[in-house]
Amino acid sequence: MLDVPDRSSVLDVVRAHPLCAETPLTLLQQAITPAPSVYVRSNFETPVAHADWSIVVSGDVAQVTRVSLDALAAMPQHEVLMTMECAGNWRLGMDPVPAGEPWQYGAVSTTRWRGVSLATVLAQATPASTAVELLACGADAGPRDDAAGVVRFERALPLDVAMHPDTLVATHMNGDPLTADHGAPVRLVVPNWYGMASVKWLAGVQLLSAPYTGYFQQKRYVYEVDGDARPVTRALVKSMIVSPMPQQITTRQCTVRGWAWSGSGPITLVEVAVNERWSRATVSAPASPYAWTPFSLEAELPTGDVMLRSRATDATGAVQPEAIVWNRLGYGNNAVRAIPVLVQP
Ligand SMILES: Nc1nc2c(c(=O)[nH]1)N[C@H]1C(S)=C(S)[C@@H](COP(=O)(O)O)O[C@H]1N2
Ligand SMILES: [Mo]
Repeated sequence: MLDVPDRSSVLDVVRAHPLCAETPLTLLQQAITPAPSVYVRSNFETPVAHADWSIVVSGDVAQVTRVSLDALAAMPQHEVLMTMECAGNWRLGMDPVPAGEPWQYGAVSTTRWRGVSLATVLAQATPASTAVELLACGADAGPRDDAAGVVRFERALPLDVAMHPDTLVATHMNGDPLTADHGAPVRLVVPNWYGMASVKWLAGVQLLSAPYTGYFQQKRYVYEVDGDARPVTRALVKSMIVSPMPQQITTRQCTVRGWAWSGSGPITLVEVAVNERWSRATVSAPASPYAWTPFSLEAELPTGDVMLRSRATDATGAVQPEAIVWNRLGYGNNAVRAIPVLVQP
């Protein structure tokens, strides 16, 4: 096993091998998450990056093409600032708690990615007009959860999402080359979608003329209820109070602050409740169309134990549910969350 640095001072480690770790709440108070504290979710041990890494573009294309790191660096560079959330974030809120990483609330971060539009990379191989999906394959592999052999991490995207200019083949995060945990030397970055679409350690992309039905598309990252499963896609509308923090002792005059985001459109409304009383929060412009939206409310709190809650609405009219929507694998928990605080007289 590789000798890995101790990250416990900058991340809340959920599991050490393979690394799964949350961004600590104090660092989620910042608009852009500092690189060492960006949450990590890895299904398998980190593959070793090497200098002659390349991405193979294959499948429904005119010619199979190998794109080297040097070739990528010579292509037009593009930046995307975005919030990425793991679909399993706040799985621990579900009852009964589904199998899977026991995430609290910190499997979300906002970072600046740099790389090349995936569409530019795909153009090197001339995709056929019959292609309907793009399958992204990671270099990491490991045993399947059902013990039926070994599987590589891979995930498919509809072709229009793959071809969007802001879907990146990324080599840099927050200005520096990707670290091993975050997919060095190259990964996919898919704005608006839950994190599973942003395949790390990208080894190949395949254009497919029929929808993909592999393990990581049909058995994992699916909303499964009563045996019926549909793939997890865009991030559901959500909000998070980051100040005050849970259990914090606070004064009666209090600014409640947080973030709201949705993979389906801009945030149009955030409401904040002090106990049962809801008010409209002030919403400011996000730093980019894909980054979380800041909200705040100048609140006058009663003394004693107080519950704070926030509820976001996006441009499609989607609103966070009051009750948690349970599913077998514990994805997409975007329910309104209560933050208990103690208010001093
Ligand atoms: N190759 C590969 N890519 C992957 C994963 C993985 O296990 N292997 N995990 C996915 C999941 S579930 C998430 S939430 C994001 C997390 O990216 P991060 O670790 O850089 O925060 O990576 C995605 N890409
Ligand atoms: Mo995830």
